[in-house]
Amino acid sequence: MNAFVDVSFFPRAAKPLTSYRKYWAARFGTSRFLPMSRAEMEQLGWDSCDIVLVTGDAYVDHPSFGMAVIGRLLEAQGFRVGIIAQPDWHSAEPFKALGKPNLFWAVTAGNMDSMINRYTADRKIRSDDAYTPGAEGNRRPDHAAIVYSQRCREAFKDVPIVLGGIEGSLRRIAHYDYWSDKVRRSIVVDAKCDLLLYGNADRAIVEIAHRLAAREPVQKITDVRGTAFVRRSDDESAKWEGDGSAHGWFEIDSTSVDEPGRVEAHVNPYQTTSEQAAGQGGSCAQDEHRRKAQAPHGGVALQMLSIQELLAHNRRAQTANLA
Ligand code: B12
Repeated sequence: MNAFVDVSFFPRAAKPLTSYRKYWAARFGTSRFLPMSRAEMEQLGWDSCDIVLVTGDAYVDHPSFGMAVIGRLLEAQGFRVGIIAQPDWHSAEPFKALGKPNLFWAVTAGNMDSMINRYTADRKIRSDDAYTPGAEGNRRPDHAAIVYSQRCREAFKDVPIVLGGIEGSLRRIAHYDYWSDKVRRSIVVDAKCDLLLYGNADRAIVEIAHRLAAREPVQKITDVRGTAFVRRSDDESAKWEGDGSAHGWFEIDSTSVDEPGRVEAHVNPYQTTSEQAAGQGGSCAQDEHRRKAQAPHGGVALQMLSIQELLAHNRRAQTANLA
């Protein structure tokens, strides 16, 4: 059985992004735009890309475009990054446009989930796409992250696939899919990516790029915060040499975790401790004592009160003024 592992529980100190030794290709300098064709690569003097980004949006070199942020960040670490934007997904050919990536594929559906991008809440196809030149529709597939990952695998079988962006992030565990009205399994299983980086993946992707560049096998990279990957429970590499038990990971039985239980009443955020105690039929002795000891004269006492008590005091004062 496949076990889904979330390593985000592991405590790890964040390594400063500027502390890595730059990859040797830093000598090529900063490109005006990340190349999108062989001709553009040649202009930069590159024979290959270290990382090829595949995205469902047009390439806009602006910080509100996740793929541009990630691409420029990796470039600043010294890697040669190319972009394949909105490829024709019907065959693997367009995915070979920049050649075989030396280190890995970096795949994203784009700035939005491809299903949100393509359909309205009424499940009708959208007439336009804000992230495509001329706002033209139909330039990306449904479930783009899965389709692109499959095509990357077909194009160059042995290159690791690192998936990221909002579609991958929000679909990293079993989730309800509005369009098919079904609970879908993790996208990691369907995309068959080697690693999924969720959320703002900046730190994770920099660490992973340097580790892959140092020839660490992607299967061994199982300790980076904010990543998800699939391991088989009978995977030998996941076991201790000594007793054969699971090596540093465990399976969470979600049948009880997800069981619907008693719904707790919503807590009034403005409730004071005294009001809370009164609601339970008691009084807050500590509060009363503190108030008497520290503030025999009303007004001065406010400095010692908690913010909830201060708000409650103001409410009472306003009510008194209105009356
Ligand atoms: C700003 C914004 C807008 C602006 C966009 C302005 C602009 N021109 O860019 C406006 C107000 C126009 C807008 C509109 C809409 N938005 Co909006 N928007 C946002 C917001 C707040 C920030 C997006 C952003 O710029 N992020 C900065 C970039 C750099 O971050 P990022 O894309 O997430 O990228 C990071 C990671 O994802 C990751 N990453 C990205 N790519 C890759 C690739 C790889 C390989 C890896 C490893 C990692 C990786 O690393 C990146 C850097 O940290 C997000 C919420 C949020 N806080 O993220 C919602 C959000 C993206 N919007 C959303 C929605 C639904 C919409 C609308 C459809 C709303 C509507 N009903 O009309 C429209 C669609 C617009 C359109 N026509 O396409 C949803 C998308 C939900 C989803 N599952 O896809 C979000 C997530 C809000 C939400 N929680 O519901 N939006």
